Amino acid sequence: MRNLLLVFVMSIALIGCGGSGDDTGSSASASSESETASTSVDRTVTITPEGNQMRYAETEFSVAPGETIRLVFDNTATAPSMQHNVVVLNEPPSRDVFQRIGEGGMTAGSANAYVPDDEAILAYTPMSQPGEKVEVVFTAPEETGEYGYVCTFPGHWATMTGTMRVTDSPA
Ligand SMILES: [Cu+2]
Repeated sequence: MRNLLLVFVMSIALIGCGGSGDDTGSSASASSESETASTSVDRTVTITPEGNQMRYAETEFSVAPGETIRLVFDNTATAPSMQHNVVVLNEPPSRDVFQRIGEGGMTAGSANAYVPDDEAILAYTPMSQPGEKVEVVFTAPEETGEYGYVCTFPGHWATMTGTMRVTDSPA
């Protein structure tokens, strides 16, 4: 009985090998493309600005530890000056860290999309123009708790902030 089972398992392994070995060329590149597009994302979160204010309409969202998150920022603002991004931090929200990242972003300048090189940054979207939709895919922290996010377009950090909650039972 044990021998039979072993033979069975081995033949499955052989079939598996044969299948993937057959046409490595074109199908491999096609499948890797679709994997990055959809398969790997656990949760999509969409954030918009509050009209033409320097504020997010969604000032909090929750995710589960270690999930792969697609964070979409839909810049529904209409005023030309309302460029925004979303910079997610691996630190709790606080005025100190928002200020450091916000002022660092201004120093980094438009050549760096106003995003500073700072270890507190977990992920960030590109800078968006009004009417533009941008996104970033990242892995949520394993540790439950509160994490800040902030817009680093010059002058926005003081009011344009929010909290990402990492929790075992996300809403
Ligand atoms: Cu902004």
